[in-house]
Amino acid sequence: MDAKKVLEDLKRRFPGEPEYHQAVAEVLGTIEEEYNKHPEFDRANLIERLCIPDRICQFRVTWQDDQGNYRTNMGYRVQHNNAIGPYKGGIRFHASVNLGILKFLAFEQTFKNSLTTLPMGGAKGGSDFSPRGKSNAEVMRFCQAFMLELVRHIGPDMDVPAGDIGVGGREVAYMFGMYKKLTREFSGVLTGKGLEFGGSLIRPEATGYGNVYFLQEMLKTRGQSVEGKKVLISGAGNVAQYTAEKVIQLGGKVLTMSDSDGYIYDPDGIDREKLDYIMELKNLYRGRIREYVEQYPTAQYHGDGAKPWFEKADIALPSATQNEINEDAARALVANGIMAVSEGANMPTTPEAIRVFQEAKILYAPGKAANAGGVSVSGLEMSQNSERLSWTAEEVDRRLHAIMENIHQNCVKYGTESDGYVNYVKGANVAGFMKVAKAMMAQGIV
Ligand code: NDP
Ligand code: 2IT
Repeated sequence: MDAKKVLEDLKRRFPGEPEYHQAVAEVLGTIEEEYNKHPEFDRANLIERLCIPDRICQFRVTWQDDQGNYRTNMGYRVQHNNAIGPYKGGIRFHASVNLGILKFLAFEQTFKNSLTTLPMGGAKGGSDFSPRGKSNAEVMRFCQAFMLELVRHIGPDMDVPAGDIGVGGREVAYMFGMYKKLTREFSGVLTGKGLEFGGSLIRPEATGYGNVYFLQEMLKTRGQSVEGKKVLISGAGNVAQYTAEKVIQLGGKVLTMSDSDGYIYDPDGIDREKLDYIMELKNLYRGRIREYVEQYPTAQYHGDGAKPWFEKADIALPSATQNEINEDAARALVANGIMAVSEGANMPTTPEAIRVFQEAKILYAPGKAANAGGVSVSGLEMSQNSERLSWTAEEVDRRLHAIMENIHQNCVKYGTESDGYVNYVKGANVAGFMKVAKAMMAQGIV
């Protein structure tokens, strides 16, 4: 294949989807060499079949707000690839959601899920509905209306959604309730469920914990650990909260957290008690991160959508959204002596910023490797549902830890360059790609 030509072709056929083009470009650029060692791949036009989703489901969702108005949103499910297992991936509810963003996420998910060692294909879904500012009753009605359509496309052996931005335990539970009502089946059709109805211990923690386990593995390669390190975290949602929890447990100092309005900088570090405050503020009251400085006045709040990347620290763990670290931010991080960047979010670093990190030879892990802990424990939730058993927290955490170590080993295996620098982007892409490619080749032209 000629990666440039494949990309140009996709851009022409699917215009106006910049995030999808960005994600494909990153993967193609790093797998081209390996791919071209296998002429049988090209004869089967594997690359186009791997870049273009198997199927895209789109639908209108109509729901009633508290004032009695009928509102419409778009709903989507992108089923990207099921060569190695049922379609699997989160659902995002956010005003910014569009098809291009979900295509990028479903594409990434395919390689990520392949890396987990578990049998899961790749998918992503969502809606341009944002739960922010909506009442509980409105969120419930929206989730129910969304499931009225989604029900046709999913099933425990077909496609198993979970959470993502704007979709947490509350939304998963409402969607599960409606799925159960419509099908009269109690099944593991969604993951991230409540513990009382088939959810797995450690699923809420899994993405954040997994990212820090991956970070530990990276730091070990340089004889370092999390203890005593200053850490910048973006976001204040599910991933950010449990990232902070694990960093604190390991003796690191969390300096920042954020939301889309701005970030807080706490020079004394966000400790366990302060994190409890943030969790209550965000999960119970659905408040804003700026309220932190009213509670802890020695901290500072930077508004107007400011990002934390210009503060001095040892480690950055972006955990909010895509393209939140641009070239300027990357240069500032490097100038301030950053040692490692490990992505909790999906594609938070722009291509130009990735180049800055790699040229500076810092430890840099892409989301599809570093944040794979979330979907891994989703996979373990599927196993437990099939067994009709629940494993202990220790058991799930032990397996999560082993999976993250395995992903790290695979990145080192496929990504080590001649000077010894580990290109984790290349390692993750090649390792993830090879398994899916072999499965597709074996299954014929379908
Ligand atoms: P949440 O909805 O729980 O939290 C998202 C956080 O990011 C919030 O603080 C939110 O702020 C902020 N945010 C969202 N959009 C933007 C934006 N456009 N600009 C700035 N800040 C923004 O989502 P998660 O924590 O679940 O997801 C965070 C990231 O992690 C996403 O990239 C997701 O794809 C990825 N991820 C999630 C996994 C999971 O299991 N949940 C697994 C693997 C990856 P605000 O409240 O202002 O919107
Ligand atoms: O991006 C992701 O990996 C997720 N949002 C989690 C997907 C899942 O199925 O648990």
